[in-house]
Amino acid sequence: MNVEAITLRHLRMRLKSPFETSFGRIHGRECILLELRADGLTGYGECVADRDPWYSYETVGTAWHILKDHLIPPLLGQPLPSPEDFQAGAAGVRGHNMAKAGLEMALWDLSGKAAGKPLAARLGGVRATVPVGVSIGLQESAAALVKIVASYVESGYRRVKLKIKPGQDVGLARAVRSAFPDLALQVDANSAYTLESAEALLPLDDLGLLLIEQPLAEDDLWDHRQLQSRLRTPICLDESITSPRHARQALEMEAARIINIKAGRVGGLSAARAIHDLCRATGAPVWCGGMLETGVGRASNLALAALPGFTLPGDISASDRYYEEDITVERFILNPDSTIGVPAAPGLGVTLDPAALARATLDSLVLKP
Ligand code: SMG
Ligand code: MG
Repeated sequence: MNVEAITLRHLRMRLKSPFETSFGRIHGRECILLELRADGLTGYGECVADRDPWYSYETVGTAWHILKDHLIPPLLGQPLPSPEDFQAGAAGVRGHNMAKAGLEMALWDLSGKAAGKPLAARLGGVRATVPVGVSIGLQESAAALVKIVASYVESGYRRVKLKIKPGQDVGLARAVRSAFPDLALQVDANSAYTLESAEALLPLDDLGLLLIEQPLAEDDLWDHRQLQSRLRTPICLDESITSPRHARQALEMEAARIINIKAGRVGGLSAARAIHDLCRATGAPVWCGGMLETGVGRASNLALAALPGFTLPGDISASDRYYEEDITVERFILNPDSTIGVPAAPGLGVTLDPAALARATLDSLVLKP
């Protein structure tokens, strides 16, 4: 089975409502969809790098370049590599984890379709549904935030994550906590604090939060350790963890007690599973993060979250939380118990809606041997 062609598509999807984090407000989401063709089958992958280098240094532009000029050429016309062999070959490319993960996802999808097996089963998933939550952006006031939280709780979400930044942190969390005393609640700062300014977060310890996500800089494990030693609430790392090695070191130095796993950030599902395995061996809980994925990436996240160590609800909300129109035919819906079903068809288990895909496509490029 040789790789016949790989198509890159630059997509833009308009969000139903803007999403604001400590690094800025976005109205839409851009990403790269990969289509890998071999032996009459097509495998899809989603590269989660966004238009701007805010969450990560990777962008659609950098990922396009790395895919087109470095990761894809060695594959064209060659036998379809396993995800592991692909990673071994790509190891010479430093960084660019989101580009690698997008291509690896397409390999998992295609090989799963060829084998007739769903992704979750191939990764070692053990559940048919996974617990999920919703991540809510910064709002103009605490009252507006409480109202939005109420609407998500009403629609069935039992775990809510609030975005915070300096000046909009403890007050917001306190307002939501007093309106919802029993809600599973957590916050995410996306690296907006320094060890000094994080002093302001200490009162969060009284609010019974599940975790505080990525308060400090992504390259600063040591200060996360200092901060964790002053907090009872577990720190969870997101941006800081880009490899299994970082995950191990962060846990060993007690820079965090929980890890948010995103396949895109760590270079693919193989590395995501390796982080899951090592956290499980040490008893550290993990959960699946989200990058406002299309239905393609959402299917991958659901399969990953089916692994046994994903004991906390993921940032994997129902399709209707994100886009007016998604590119997959399948829609992911929230069950009454705040779970979403894991796709059961071979590969990622999703099919693309050609008309919706055409409407979302800004640019495309077909690469052949
Ligand atoms: O996919 O529901 C989702 C979004 C979850 O908050 C979310 N992701 O730092 O964890 C995070 C952010 C990163 C994406 S911001 C564009
Ligand atoms: Mg985060």
